[in-house]
Amino acid sequence: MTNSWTDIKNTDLVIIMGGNAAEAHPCGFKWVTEAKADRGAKLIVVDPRFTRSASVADLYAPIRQGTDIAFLLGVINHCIKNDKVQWDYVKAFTNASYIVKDGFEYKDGLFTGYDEAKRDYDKSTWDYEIGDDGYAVVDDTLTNPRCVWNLLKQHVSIYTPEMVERICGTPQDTFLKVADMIAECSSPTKAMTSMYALGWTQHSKGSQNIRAMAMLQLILGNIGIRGGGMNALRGHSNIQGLTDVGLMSNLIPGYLTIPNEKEADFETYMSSRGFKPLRPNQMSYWQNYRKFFVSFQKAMWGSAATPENNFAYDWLPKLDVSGYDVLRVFELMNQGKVNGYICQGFNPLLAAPNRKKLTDSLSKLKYLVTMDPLDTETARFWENHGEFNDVDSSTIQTEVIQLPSTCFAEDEGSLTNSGRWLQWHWPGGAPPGEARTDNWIMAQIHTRLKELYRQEGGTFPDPIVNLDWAYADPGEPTAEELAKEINGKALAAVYDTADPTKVLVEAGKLVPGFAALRDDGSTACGCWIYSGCFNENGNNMARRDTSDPDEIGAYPKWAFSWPANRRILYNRASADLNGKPWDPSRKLIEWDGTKWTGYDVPDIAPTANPAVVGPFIMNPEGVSRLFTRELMRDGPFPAHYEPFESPLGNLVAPNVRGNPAARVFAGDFEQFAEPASEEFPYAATSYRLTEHFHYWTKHCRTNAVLQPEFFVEISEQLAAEKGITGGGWVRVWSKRGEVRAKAVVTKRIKPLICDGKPIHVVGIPLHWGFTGAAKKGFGPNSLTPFVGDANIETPEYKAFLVNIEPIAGPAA
Ligand SMILES: Nc1nc2c(c(=O)[nH]1)N[C@H]1C(S)=C(S)[C@@H](COP(=O)(O)OP(=O)(O)OC[C@H]3O[C@@H](n4cnc5c(=O)[nH]c(N)nc54)[C@H](O)[C@@H]3O)O[C@H]1N2
Ligand SMILES: Nc1nc2c(c(=O)[nH]1)N[C@H]1C(S)=C(S)[C@@H](COP(=O)(O)OP(=O)(O)OC[C@H]3O[C@@H](n4cnc5c(=O)[nH]c(N)nc54)[C@H](O)[C@@H]3O)O[C@H]1N2
Ligand SMILES: [Mo]
Repeated sequence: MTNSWTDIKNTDLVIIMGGNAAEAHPCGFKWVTEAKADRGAKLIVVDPRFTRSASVADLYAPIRQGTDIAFLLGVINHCIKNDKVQWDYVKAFTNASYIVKDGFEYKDGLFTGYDEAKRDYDKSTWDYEIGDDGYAVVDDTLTNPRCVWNLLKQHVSIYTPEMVERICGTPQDTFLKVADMIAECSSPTKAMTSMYALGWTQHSKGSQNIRAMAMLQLILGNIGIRGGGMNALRGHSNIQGLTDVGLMSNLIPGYLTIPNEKEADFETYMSSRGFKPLRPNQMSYWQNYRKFFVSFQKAMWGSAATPENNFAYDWLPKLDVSGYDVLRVFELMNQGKVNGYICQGFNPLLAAPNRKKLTDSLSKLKYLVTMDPLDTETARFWENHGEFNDVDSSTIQTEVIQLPSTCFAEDEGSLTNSGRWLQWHWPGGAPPGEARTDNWIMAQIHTRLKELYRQEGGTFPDPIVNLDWAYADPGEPTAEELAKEINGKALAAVYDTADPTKVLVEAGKLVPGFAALRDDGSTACGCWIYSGCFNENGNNMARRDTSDPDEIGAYPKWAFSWPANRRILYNRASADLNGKPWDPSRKLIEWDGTKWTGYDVPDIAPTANPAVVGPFIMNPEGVSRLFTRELMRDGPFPAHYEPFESPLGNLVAPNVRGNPAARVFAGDFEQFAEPASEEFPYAATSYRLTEHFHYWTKHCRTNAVLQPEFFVEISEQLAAEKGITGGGWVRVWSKRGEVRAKAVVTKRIKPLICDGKPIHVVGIPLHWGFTGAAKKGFGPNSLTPFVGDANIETPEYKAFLVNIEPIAGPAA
């Protein structure tokens, strides 16, 4: 979230599109209820199904899954056509005026530089014109046909209300009502908030779904302000923390990146980081990259990381591919290239797409280790459970080791919520039986491996034997010790950069925040964006002060919000070029002539002159991007692409199938149904229910009673066509597998008319398997395709094709 849960109460318009917050985030949804009750805010829900969120909305718009980009670019087109743009914001705070290099073009569904064989782009034209002075060339009058604004205007012009209806199945009048309500928020005194989750991410163009809305929010002037923002509603209680601390194969903590093979030496790696400003006098915050990176290396390897060995740069892995996402790992496992797999708090047999491929992959392992408080399907993948897990155990040689762990409720530590708040929690009970904390298990594996490497050597033992492990009990580091390490400390005295005689932090003390980090080895910090969470003031994550002195929903003394306890990111953009709030009733910070003051921690240097320094300091141009330069793999603008399995061809680019830049492994394409397939005519999607949490709660009798049995949801029309009765049994199959389920026939799903043709939606919830207290069931992933988002590889769980027929039920 750019903003926070509690800030939602400040909005005028909530749009829930690509999520179902009332169902999946019922506690956070309370802030939507407050905005509606206290401010008269309106709620729009755009979803293929009439959801629990939709049931309390002011306006519900149906949409075919996988077509949100057409819808959102249609809204942008509508705003531009009707002059519903917050012009001062767009001109000053976005790259609308930047000139794009000659040669860049979008044509027939593709951007310049496409290489079909590689399914990838040469992105050299996806950039600004750079002047002789090294700065980007701009045209403040927005008249140059090559400026971002004019390219954008042209790019969205095809997404007319008629086209939106043909692609999305959203009736034009409903679409126009949504577009008009959104357009009203282009006023500086009105704010819209976007709440989204998997309905946007789980697509082969998931990142671009989110970009499309971010662009719309920028055009409306809604980023950096109270009641606005792009608000990703995260999943597991600490999934925000997971990405923050770098538990992705291509990241190190704080969104620093793992080097790739071409960056074999430290200076080559650094040369493509720490970006030089692209406009005069701009602050470019990543210029501090080296400080954060060196401090991280010191946290990892302590005194073994020295200036002489480039702070142990050689001990970091170098990526040979873009990343080892979950699809790639199982693909490699299926190719027999993975021997062992450690599965900590993860149930991929049910969670990953194309279950048949998952079973095949796990069967090729020598060993599988699970760390889980529960008995998972993954740990039992080799066991025959009749139709629910129809495997021949005698052919599977994988050795499975189950390590019982505690669950979060028995553990101490911090969880980072969607609003970037690090909240400390304490154990609610003692773990049962032989269960041990994850920290204990991992420390035990580490110390024993280290000992083996010490004794036996082996290939490249350096990163392991030198890993700093200075915990009171090396066999079980405490949550507090880890939190302090993440916060960072001074290894030697840290001096003030302005006055080098002044000691800022004494040797041995915890640093107050990331501004004290240095690139000379005098500081260590596990995750720079978390710095300040546990400093000499104590554990700031454990704070539970509910005061809100400015009554803006910031609660500045409740827990710790990264970065630097800032509650709203980009809050500098809440004020104009003179530093005055666009809307005085929404003040966050304000320029008093010499410095920024106000209610939130300024997201800019406190003395940065508003007329000179742009607010988006993480970009070297200081403004936000309507055009992303080379960063996105599939284009600097979003464009409509159909899902890989789709009931319709691509109406704006008939020759393009799926997202042209999405990676597809050999053999998987053959397992996709053709567009507009007669064999698989129905558009399926998958989702969750309030009564269950994934695959855990089926182990709990209360939840199992509330939602006892796997089902699929279909419309009354499809039921009538197929002779399916509510409560009757159906078989649902895709090109990859089949499931059996009870049918729920509902008015909540209606056929969509896309390009004149009725499209039936089949809804498949995901909470059942073959362990636990609920009835055995399948879930959707026997059916889902093995392909992910072009940028971050989130699997395309939300849009695929199936067929359905009534069947006789199992014998009672
Ligand atoms: N009770 C409960 N709460 C949970 C969870 C749980 O298992 N149980 N899981 C947690 C986790 S890990 C996560 S990630 C979050 C997920 O939170 P959500 O993303 O809100 O949950 P989902 O139910 O997967 O999907 C949301 C909605 O997206 C819609 N949808 C599907 N495709 C499209 C599309 O192309 N466009 C649009 N506009 N909508 C689409 C679906 O119909 C569905 O209503 O929930 C978290 N909260
Ligand atoms: N078709 C389809 N597939 C999907 C989705 C979808 O919408 N549609 N959603 C996807 C999403 S967003 C997600 S997040 C995944 C979820 O997939 P998983 O994360 O695999 O599912 P969970 O059941 O949440 O598994 C987490 C495991 O962690 C264990 N656990 C709980 N606490 C602890 C702890 O403290 N330590 C350890 N070691 N283990 C613990 C639980 O017992 C559980 O077995 O599913 C994905 N799969
Ligand atoms: Mo999730």
